[in-house]
Amino acid sequence: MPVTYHRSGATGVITIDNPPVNATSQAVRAGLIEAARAFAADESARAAVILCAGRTWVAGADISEFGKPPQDPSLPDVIAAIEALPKPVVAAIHGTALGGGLELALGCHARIAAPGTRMGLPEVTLGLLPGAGGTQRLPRLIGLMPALEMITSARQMGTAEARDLGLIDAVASDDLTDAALQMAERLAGQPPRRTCDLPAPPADPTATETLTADLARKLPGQIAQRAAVDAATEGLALPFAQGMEVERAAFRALMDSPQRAALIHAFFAERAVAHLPQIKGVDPRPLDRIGVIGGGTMGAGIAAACLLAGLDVTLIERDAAAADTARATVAKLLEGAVTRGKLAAPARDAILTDAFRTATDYAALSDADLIIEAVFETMEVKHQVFAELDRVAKPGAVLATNTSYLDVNAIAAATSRPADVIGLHFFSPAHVMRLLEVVVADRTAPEVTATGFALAKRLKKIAVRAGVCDGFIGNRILSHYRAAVDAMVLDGASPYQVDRALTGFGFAMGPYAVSDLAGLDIGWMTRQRKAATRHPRDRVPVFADRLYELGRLGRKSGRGYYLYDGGKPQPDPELEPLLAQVRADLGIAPRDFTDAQIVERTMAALVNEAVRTVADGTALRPLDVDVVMLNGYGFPRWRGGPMHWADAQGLPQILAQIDALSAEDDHFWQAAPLLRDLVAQGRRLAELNEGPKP
Ligand code: 3H9
Repeated sequence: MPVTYHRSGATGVITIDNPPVNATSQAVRAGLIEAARAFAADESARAAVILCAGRTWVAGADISEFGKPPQDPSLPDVIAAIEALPKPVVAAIHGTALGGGLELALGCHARIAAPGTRMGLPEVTLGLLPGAGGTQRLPRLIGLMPALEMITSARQMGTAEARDLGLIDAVASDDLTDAALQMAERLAGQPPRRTCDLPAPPADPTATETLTADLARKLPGQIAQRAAVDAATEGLALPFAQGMEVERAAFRALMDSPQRAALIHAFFAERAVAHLPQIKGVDPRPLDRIGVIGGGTMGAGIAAACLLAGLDVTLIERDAAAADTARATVAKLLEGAVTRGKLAAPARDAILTDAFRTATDYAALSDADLIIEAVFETMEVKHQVFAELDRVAKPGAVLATNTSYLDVNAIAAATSRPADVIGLHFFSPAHVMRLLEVVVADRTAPEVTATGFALAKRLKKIAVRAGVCDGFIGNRILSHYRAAVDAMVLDGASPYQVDRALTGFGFAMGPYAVSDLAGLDIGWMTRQRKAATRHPRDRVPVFADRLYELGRLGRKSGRGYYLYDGGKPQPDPELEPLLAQVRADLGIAPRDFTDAQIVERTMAALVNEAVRTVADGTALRPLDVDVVMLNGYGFPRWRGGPMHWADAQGLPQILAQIDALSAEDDHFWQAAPLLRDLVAQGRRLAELNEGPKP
């Protein structure tokens, strides 16, 4: 029974117990209706408390039910039944009160929260709006604009702010259940204070228009935020019951939208990546003392990420001066966390004195549980580092490389303990980016893989398992679709048009703006590295080499594809003549591309290579690719990731595009055999997320 009713003195106690997060599944909704009836019929009970077992109050509606036929009773009906009770009901909140969970609390007649409780309406992150009264009750309780801000930002609020805004009535100073029972006793005999009876706040057209304009600018293409504002404002102009109907209709419309399907796919995919059969039931190794080798951008970022997660870090640099620089870089990153309110200044000081050390001798790593190297990207240097680690690391220490493309099997071969070696590919800035590719080499032990995933969890990052290959999942796919994009520029497209077309599709940044950010030297070095193995028919972006040779390295030199003079990046009038010269040198007659063609070719190349990574096991499932592209490469979340997008688009259409393009270049445009097989079998990529591969 996920919901029970019992009495404590003169107070009825309704307990929800539906692990892991007390989501309002059909059984919980039906149980709540039953419990509300039992309380109403219990003449000895003068008030009631609703509380939750386990680690949290209700974290929302049961997302796994979305997209399936709805089952009665609906959550709005359950909340209405509780709100209509003739005796007061107190919500005793702890953990996270999110979405339908917060809406349930809003339907209670009073709210008390344990310290540390977080409250929010995250529905827009799932492509929905609060559909159980959130758009109608929250503004009545805390005011129109605070409510709209909370709904459209999906921001979670702490108890102090919630108390100030009137979202909760009290914060429990001691035991939450005792405090809630006392509150119920105080309210017993009083008429219930129903949120639905509070007057609707007056409309504020100016503030609402400013908010919707901001949303359109910041979240182009996304529909849920705007729909939430509209539903709230339209509904509040009507009596409560009609306002609820407006909300319901808008909720149902969003439930049917592709954006909802995409965002919920992203939600579950981000959780499914950690479910690996290889490490099921395998205990990770200890993970308290971390060693980092190299204090450059990546090493310092990794050290900061570990320190912010409460781990002890020793960072090795080659000499005292480099160690001092690394220490200053890490201190600066922690200072940034203080500025952003993520870390208190005294905690920062304690970290720098007690938890963080720099050293120049590898011997300082002798008691480290896990050591991550972030040194120069050549096999020779990696071999030296791993041979040294093999000498100093304690038995059982995990030895990790942060390489972004090198062969982890070859790196492991430099040690006498290849089972302990793994790739941990962080993304820059490492203390901010949530993605971590856990690169599992041929001989990596399962508990070492489990430790990589445990580290990600500790750092609040999303770990995705990747196999060994040049670029692993993300950089391998990137380099392929990047080749398609560069080919279009060689053939006549402007880099600015490409960036515009792809940001129009929803990418966070266009590929040429990304090049400028990363530095054009990075791409140049990659091309140098791959030159020896390049196929004669591979097309080389000669224009990128020319820019590099001119010292135009991107943002860091003030000039790359764009001009940077402090303000917004500006197109450079000298770029087009340079491109024209390159095309003339190569004998290419430039032609025009439409934005739609740019998107079509980029996505066809991206999907094709992504399917190959799944086919050869570099990515375990299509969903692993989606999580990588969403969290490391700025792919629009509301499109669910490239594999989800491809299914929604239709695999036959993508295959037809690739086949048509092969008439132009049958070297680059070769459909992945798995893509062809899936189309022939009438199957979707999503089917490969579960069960055996075809
Ligand atoms: C809504 O409420 C609509 C209403 O307005 C209207 C309705 C009419 N449902 O994240 P974790 C699973 S929309 C089903 O790893 P954490 C999750 O898949 C909803 N399952 O834990 C995972 O399963 P598994 C609004 C859910 O401690 C397990 O629980 N609410 C749900 O890092 C643990 O999850 C939200 O959007 C759910 N609602 O974080 C809140 N939530 O172990 C969504 C979780 O098999 N949830 N699961 O992989 C969260 O943000 C986080 O889960 C939470 C805990 C912060 C609660």
